[in-house]
Amino acid sequence: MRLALSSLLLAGTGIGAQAASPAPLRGLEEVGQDRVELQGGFWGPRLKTGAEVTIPHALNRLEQDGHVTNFAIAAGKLQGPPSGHAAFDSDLHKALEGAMYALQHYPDPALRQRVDGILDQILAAQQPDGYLVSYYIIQQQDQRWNEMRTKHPLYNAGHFFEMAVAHQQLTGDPKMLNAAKRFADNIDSVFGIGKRYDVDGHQEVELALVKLYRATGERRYLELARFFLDERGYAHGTARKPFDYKAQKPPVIIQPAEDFPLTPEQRRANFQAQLHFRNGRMQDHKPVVEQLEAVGHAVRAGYMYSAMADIVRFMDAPGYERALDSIWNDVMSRKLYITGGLGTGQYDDEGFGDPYLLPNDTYCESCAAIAHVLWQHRMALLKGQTKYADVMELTLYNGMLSGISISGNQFFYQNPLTGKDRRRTWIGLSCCPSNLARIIPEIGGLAYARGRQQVVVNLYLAGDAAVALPAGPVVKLTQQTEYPWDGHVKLTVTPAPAAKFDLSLRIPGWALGRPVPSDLYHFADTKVPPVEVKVNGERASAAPAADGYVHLPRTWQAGDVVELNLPMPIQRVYAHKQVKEDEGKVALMRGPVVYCLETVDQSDANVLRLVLPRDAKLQAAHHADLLGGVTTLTGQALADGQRPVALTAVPYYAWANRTTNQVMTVWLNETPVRKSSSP
Ligand code: FUB
Ligand code: ZN
Repeated sequence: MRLALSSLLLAGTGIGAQAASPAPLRGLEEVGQDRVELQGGFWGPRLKTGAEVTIPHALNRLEQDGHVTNFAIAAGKLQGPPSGHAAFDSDLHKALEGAMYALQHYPDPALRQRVDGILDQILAAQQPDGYLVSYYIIQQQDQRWNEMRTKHPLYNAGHFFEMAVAHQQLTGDPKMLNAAKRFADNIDSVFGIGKRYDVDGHQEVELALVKLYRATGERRYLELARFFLDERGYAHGTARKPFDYKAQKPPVIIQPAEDFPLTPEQRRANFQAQLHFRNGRMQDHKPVVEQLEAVGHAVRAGYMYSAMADIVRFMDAPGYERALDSIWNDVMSRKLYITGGLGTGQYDDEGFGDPYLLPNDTYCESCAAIAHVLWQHRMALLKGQTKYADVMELTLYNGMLSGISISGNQFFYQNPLTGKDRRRTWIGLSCCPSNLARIIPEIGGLAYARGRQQVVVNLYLAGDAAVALPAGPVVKLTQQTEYPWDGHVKLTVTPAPAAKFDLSLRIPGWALGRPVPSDLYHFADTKVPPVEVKVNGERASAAPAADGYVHLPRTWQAGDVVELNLPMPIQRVYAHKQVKEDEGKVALMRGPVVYCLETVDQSDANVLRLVLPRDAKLQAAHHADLLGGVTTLTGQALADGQRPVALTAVPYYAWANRTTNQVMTVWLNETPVRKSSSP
């Protein structure tokens, strides 16, 4: 049973908690997922599946694999070695965080009881000094902080903090938050200026400490987040000393001989050799303010850039914004997949590759897409410009959503743009499934933002929101839309009482002829049909301001209606000429959705050799009974260079949901395939 908007408007925790939280020095404020009820449309059913299928499934698998038992052993209730790797706790914390969000919208006493039971097991393992990582409590208390580069102790802590904040927000009960504070205080007693100078190999604690600061008002946590960011690129020791990257003894890397690619064992050996090396893999090669390009592990990077954007919102942090802007431009112009995915397999480090090197049979981890969404969301809040929400949306509907099946219980770790694969019901290294379990119920929290007298609409999705303006009323917003299949959005605005504020509507880049905010990808047809905006039936200017929004400042009355029409022609997308991989190829988009060909839909099964002539006409049609309801694109392609064959494209996110081991490709040949290229 889902919550009605009335309870959302009346709920004690949300608006109160928002008001108590320290206001940012800069930028917009969030409208949390607890203020947004998604009903129907595209995301409503996905949230329901998340609550009813994904969360229980994730908890089952995490229990089976020993993530919960690890805490029981750490609490001395069971005997035995820990299961799994050192970061096992983090996966459980993420799924529990997702459970908190899901319970917000789908109260379920049985799930709540189950979650409470697990939380008690976790709390029972907390040490008298606040420390709480089961792996080290079980076996190596004296090693707690000795394997920072490889075992992610602070990454575990960060996910615990995020979960605890979500628990407090859901229940109003401070018990998890208090436990998080005790753990954070323990960390604060060890690390910091004049204490120990060190960083975790996997960022996460930084953004989580900002959340903890906001939930508690305790500024020490913000300072500690800043410390961990500032400390990157410095020599870890007893004082902050510049780190001489070049003086490092580089790891011994096995190079492939000509015509002899590395064996899996050699690749693994290289991976291990690099683990301890303080290179860009963990963004620890330079001070963050000197990091002007995106390098290294894409998940760690995304979490770090998110934390940096948070810091700029809440502190005076010279150099941070310049670094963020430069990294953002680097990613947008040279390192972004058309799906919003990040990270190639080039350096075997789950990280960014060289500029413009964007192989399609690539890595693109689901967690990297999620980290990317979190980063763009924070940039959108910081900068108040639509281009950040554009990329957030692109990633949500494509590179992120492809990670989870429509049924909600099968997952991808990698999200390549071509290949042949099957989804897994679970993944031993379960960072991705547990991360997907928490991001889906959080989607509503990405849709809106608020300024002093401004309500910002960043995502178009069906449902209700209650936006508490810092200087004024609570504004109820109701969106009716079939977006992303149809660009018509009806927005009913109900402030209580009537009030003057600016309603800012994001006009997506794709609706203005730009698939991404750079020249990395472009549409064949930049002449797009006009966007329309109406207020109470009267046409208003749809020309976006410099920040990309259409601003509608007025005194809003209860029941005012805004209509937005975003025409959705089928668009052909081309990559920058330096992306050699996509040369002679075309991708298809409609609205924010990127399409792919999957063998199962084609009359001629060899999707890698099909050619879509530049002038081939394509049609869009919606099928409510296919893949949970999708709009497909159909037309005629050429097989064998000349034989006309029917072609059907489905949304990329929906691939591998019907049969397994179907060949899929996002990029289609537009020019004839050379004889030598293999199928
Ligand atoms: O547990 C840490 C996670 O494991 C990383 O974010 C993923 O890339 C995987 O290495
Ligand atoms: Zn992952």
